[in-house]
Amino acid sequence: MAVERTLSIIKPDAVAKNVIGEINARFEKAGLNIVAMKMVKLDDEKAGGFYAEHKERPFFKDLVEFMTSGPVVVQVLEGENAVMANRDLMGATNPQEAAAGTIRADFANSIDANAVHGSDSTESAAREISYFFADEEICPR
Ligand code: IDP
Repeated sequence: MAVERTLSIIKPDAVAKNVIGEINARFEKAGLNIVAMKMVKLDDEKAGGFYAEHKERPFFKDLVEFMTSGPVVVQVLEGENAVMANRDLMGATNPQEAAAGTIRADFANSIDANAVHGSDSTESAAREISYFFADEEICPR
């Protein structure tokens, strides 16, 4: 398996619940290294640009409103098969459908406020990582 990088965002609901550390512990226990991390308050332009693929969806406005409602933690995770490993840790988009023991099953409130984002492919990961981080902000082990 290849070593990959993926973009993770701990969303405003999870930051407000004070579970940044618990979520990071899950990444670390699964063998994913946090190689970049910052806390930021997104504005409409930055959040809307990040979710541009959903621009025409009915939930887009609420999504941007939610993502700008408080600080988020943006991070790059690195490890074997990191994209899918993180998706497995996260669980399904809708927490009611998320498998027991996943981050969304344990910490998410709803499909809107669902605790975490994770890239869905290596292509998305490359785009999303460069959307938030300059190369020199990433610190491989
Ligand atoms: P993902 O975050 O599991 O990759 P996507 O389909 O890429 O899911 O959707 C991005 C985000 O948009 C979701 O995490 C969720 O916050 C929001 N979202 C997706 N579908 C819906 C919906 O049907 N209603 C409300 N929000 C949604």
